[in-house]
Amino acid sequence: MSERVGEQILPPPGDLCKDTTPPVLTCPDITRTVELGVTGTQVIWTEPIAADASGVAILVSRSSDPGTFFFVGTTDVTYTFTDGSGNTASCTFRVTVVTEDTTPPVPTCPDITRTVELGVTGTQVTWTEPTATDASGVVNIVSRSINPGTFFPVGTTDVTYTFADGSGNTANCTFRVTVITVDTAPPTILNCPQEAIAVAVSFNQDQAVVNWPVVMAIDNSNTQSVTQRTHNSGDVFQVGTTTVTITFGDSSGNTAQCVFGVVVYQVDSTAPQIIGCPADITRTLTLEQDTVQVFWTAPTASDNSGNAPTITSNFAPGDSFGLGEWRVVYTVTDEAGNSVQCTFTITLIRGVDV
Ligand SMILES: [Ca+2]
Ligand SMILES: [Ca+2]
Ligand SMILES: [Ca+2]
Ligand SMILES: [Ca+2]
Repeated sequence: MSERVGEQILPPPGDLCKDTTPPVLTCPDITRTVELGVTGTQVIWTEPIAADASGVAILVSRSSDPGTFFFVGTTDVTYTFTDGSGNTASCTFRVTVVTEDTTPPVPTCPDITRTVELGVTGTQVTWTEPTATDASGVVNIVSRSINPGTFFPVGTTDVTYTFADGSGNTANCTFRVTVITVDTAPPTILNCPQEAIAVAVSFNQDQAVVNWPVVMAIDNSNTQSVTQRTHNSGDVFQVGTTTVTITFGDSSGNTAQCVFGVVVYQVDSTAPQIIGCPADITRTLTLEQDTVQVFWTAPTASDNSGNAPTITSNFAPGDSFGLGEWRVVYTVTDEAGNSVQCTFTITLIRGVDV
């Protein structure tokens, strides 16, 4: 037998060498792996080879071409060959696309910040456990370096979680737990005057220098200072009531105020004035008289306060006096208790009947 390209030579009828045996094919199965979540892949393969005793094996058809996209799962591919005598043979192999999860979970671990008052050493911190996503939909927390609810000192502490998917792929994530201090406590004032500071001046003064002890404060930050004061000790204050405000602040802007009053008040230290203090009086008793009424003009008085002072006396005009010397005392007292006296003498002598 001989064959020429492009020309088919049919054997003569009854040829004893007639080829009745189909080609022999080898079709190995193919398996490809794709990452979990991928729907399939292009699969390329070396085409099956057919052998035939005639030396002629021609590919007739294939159900899928190499390089075709295969979905995850199993797809049959069938090849058909023929020899030169019209004998055909088919073979089917399986293209299996399987998924494999080689991708670790993707965690999300947000940092946490907590604040505590200045001076506190730390705090218990709880949190919602971080999560992770994975194409498999299965993620477990394998370990955590620190449990929620643990006491964290002021500062920054790292917390590490380890996640695993169902295929044993793991991923770590670390977040920072930061505990910071804030000063929200205002300074404490130690010796703010509890009552108004009262200073007396005389009626002819309308102001006074007023002093008070240094007002001090403490603060948890140790940074307190006077940030504002309306007056200083040693200032001159006018008569009346003045409010003094001393403001202390710390470095965080917290403030505390010491507020007290300064009262400068006038007191009357000037005695009243007596007007018209009578001169000494001398009267004569007749031989028949034991006493005689004596009259004088009572003195009047005024006071710098503008209010009428109180006038008292041991004798009054019109009183009867006997022989001898009588000392009349007028005492004038103002509302502040300042007093002055006016005295004069009434002398009664015995007359001689002429
Ligand atoms: Ca054959
Ligand atoms: Ca995974
Ligand atoms: Ca403070
Ligand atoms: Ca007076």
